[in-house]
Formats: sequence, structure tokens, C-alpha cells
Amino acid sequence: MFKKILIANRGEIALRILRACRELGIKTVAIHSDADEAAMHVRMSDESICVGPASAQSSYLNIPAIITSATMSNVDAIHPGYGFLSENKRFAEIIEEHNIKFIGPSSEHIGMMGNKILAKKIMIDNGVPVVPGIDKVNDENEIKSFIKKVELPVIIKASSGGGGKGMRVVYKEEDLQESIAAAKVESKKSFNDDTVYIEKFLTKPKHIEIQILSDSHGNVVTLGERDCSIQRKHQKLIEESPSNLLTSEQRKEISSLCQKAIKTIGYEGAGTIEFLFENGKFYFMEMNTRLQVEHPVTEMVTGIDLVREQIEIANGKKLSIKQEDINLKGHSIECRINAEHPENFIPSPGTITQYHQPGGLGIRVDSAVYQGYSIPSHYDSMIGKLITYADNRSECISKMKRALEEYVIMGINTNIQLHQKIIKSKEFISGKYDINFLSKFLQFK
Ligand code: MV4
Repeated sequence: MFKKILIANRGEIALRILRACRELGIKTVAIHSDADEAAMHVRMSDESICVGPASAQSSYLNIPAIITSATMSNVDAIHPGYGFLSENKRFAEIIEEHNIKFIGPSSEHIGMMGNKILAKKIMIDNGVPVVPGIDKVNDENEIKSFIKKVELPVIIKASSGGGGKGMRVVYKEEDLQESIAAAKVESKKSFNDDTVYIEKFLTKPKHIEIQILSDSHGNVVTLGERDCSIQRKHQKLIEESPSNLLTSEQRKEISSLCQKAIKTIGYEGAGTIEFLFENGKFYFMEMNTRLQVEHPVTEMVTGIDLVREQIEIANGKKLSIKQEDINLKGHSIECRINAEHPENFIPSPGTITQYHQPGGLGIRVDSAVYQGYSIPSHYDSMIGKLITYADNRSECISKMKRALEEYVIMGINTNIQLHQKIIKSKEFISGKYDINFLSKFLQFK
């Protein structure tokens, strides 16, 4: 087994990885910025190294400083967490070149899925359903006949995109060329690549994603789905597993298609296959090649420690879990706790003057904050995740209600009150919400 791992991240996910390392008897090296000297991930690690000034660009994204830290501290592997460098092909490549194990897929697989047109082609070739679309945007006649077939609206997406950048929805045929041009400019600016493609725009889909684990020996398991439809400006707010709108047949069918595709491409590690789900049908959107923020809800309903599995897979171990042993049991919901105003969403850095986190059966808090901690202004506003688990969905919601009431965070604004309102809404309680729910809810509340 690895003796020492460098954690190239901060906040709750750095702690999550650190905890898995402890349980496996692996030493940890934390990296941090000037602004994170007092951060919990630094305090809890075996060693820590300052990699640069406060800005993410000069610290958590500073590849030379991170590689130097890894070499100097003699680690066997690097875990990138999520965000920052976790889906950076070049970072994975450089780590590979230094004979350090990147805990994640190969740089080739990161690059493959980073190219959304290529990712879609691979899924089509493997029988995974995708949104109808075309990847040539310079032939106006071809686009016109595509629109005739699928009908407006259509959406233009950046091939290097993700998270909504470089996207344009087209409702009228006369707006087409202008929208393509605008999407190209934005995409060039954001990703230095102006390749775009067109898809039929689904107006009321859910965002449902399938978690997979794949070892280096060709064994692939799927771990059910997460419904991540409650989001604002492409930031997820609440996620749950399973989705009460999926039948076990639908789950089995999409899972086995994902399993087959992942097996064929020889992918290694944890991964998530994202779908839009509308009128009972799945449409592949993109694949994430990292551990995701919302992984705990899958852990709760499967009983599988995803970070432990990632580390063991990276170490060359065969998956010990068989598909037939994976049974989704009970229900889990995650609320992302952000340091931001609950109504205007303005970030709220500052010192936490009082802190009490909820506890009890079926409550999990993944957070790196503590009483007296000062939230720096330089990074993401997510300061923790409140996860509840119960036998069924309605008990899980009751538990979440209770846990949110118990949570005390003073000195800063948080979105706890917003969560309380959402989980009381009839749309959330029914489970029949789609990706448009939150913006409508915020408008009419
Ligand atoms: C779509 C779509 C509707 N139809 N594609 C948003 C981010 C990027 N990953 C893809 N996105 C979308 N693609 C088609 N063909 C709607 C969205 C979308 C969305 C998807 C999931 C969760 C939230 C969303 C919010 C706005 C738009």
C-alpha cells in the first residue's frame, strides 16, 4: 500500500481524504496557501507545506510548487479532490512523469472526457443514449435540416465546456448564427478552444448522474444514481440518492449501459456519468473524471467508502465488491452549506463566532470549519455538507429538517434558512422537481 499521500486540495474534501488515509494507515501531506495557515486540513495532516500566496492561481493551482512539494516530501501518490487540478490533463501527466501515482484516471481518459464531442461519440459507440445533436456548425443547410427534425429550441455548447460556460439556447431560427458566434467567442475566451456543437434543448429535464468505480483489472461496478436537479447557476445545492422517480428497471438498464461503456474504454478510478432525464428517458450529457462533492449520498445508500476505493484502485488492487452485492438501501440527502446571503447569494467570508453542528443517528457533517475559524474570501463559499440518512425518503427529509434547525453558525451569513424553505416545498417533498425548480422557487417565494 502507499505509505504517504499528498492531498492537493483544501476544506472539507481535504479532511475527507485525510480521514480515509488514516483508516488505511497512510501518512498525509497537506498543501496550503498563506491564507490557510490555520485551516483544519493543515492541523490534521502529518506534514504540511505552504505552496504560495492566497490566490488559488498561485497556490492550489500552482503545479510546479505542488510537484516540488510532492517530491520533497517523498509521497507515493497525489489525491486531487474535486475542483482545482482534479480534471487537469496536464497535471495528471506531469505526476505520471514523476513516477508518482495520480489518484484518478489516466491523463488520456481525463483528456478524452474533457472533450465533450469525443465523450459523446464514445457513448454513442457504446450504446449509451445521448441528446440528438450535430457536431458540425459551419453547414447552415445541415443545421436547418437538423432543426426541422428535432424542432426548436436547440442549445449550442462548447466542446471544452462544462458548468454552463459557452452555452447558448436558441429559440428562433433567425438567432442561430449570432448565437453560434457568441458561443464560439465565449468558448475561445474561457477554454482557448472555439469548437462548439448543437443539441436539441430539453426544457424540463432532471439532472441524474450515475456513480461508477472501475479498477485497473477491468472490473466495473455502478453505485446507483444521484438526483442533482436542485441547483442555481450551475451550482448544486441539494442532492439525493436514490431518485424516487426511477423504477428499478430504469436504474438497472442505464447502469448496465454505463458499466459496459466504462469497461470498453478501460477507464480506471471513480467517475460519474451525467444525464438529463426527461419523460422517462436518459440522455448522456458529460462524464466527470473526479470524485464529486455529492459523493456522500452514494456512500450512505451503498455503504461503500468511495475515497478508500479510489486509493485502493490507484494502488492496483482488484475491486472487492461485486455488482450483485451492491444494493441501494434507505435514502440519503445532502444540503450544501454555503457562506453566503440566503437571498442575494453574496458571499460572506469572515469569522465564525459560534459553531454547533447537528448530530445523532443518520446525520453526517463533512466540514472543515470550527468555532473561531475565519473563512477566507479567496475560495469557494461552500463551507460544509450536511448529509442525512434514513430508511426512507420521508424520514430522511424529517431528519434534514431537524438537523438544519439544530445547526448554529454565527458571525457570517449562510444558506441554512434557504435549505429549510426548499425542503418544506411541495415540489421537493414530491420529488418531482426538475432543473428549473430553484429559479422559479426564488422568483415566487
Ligand atoms: C442541456 C440542457 C438541456 N438540453 N442540454 C448545463 C451545464 C452543462 N453541463 C449542460 N447543461 C445543460 N445542458 C440539452 N440538450 C440543460 C442544461 C442545463 C442544466 C443541466 C443540468 C443541471 C442544471 C442545468 C441548468 C441549466 C441548463
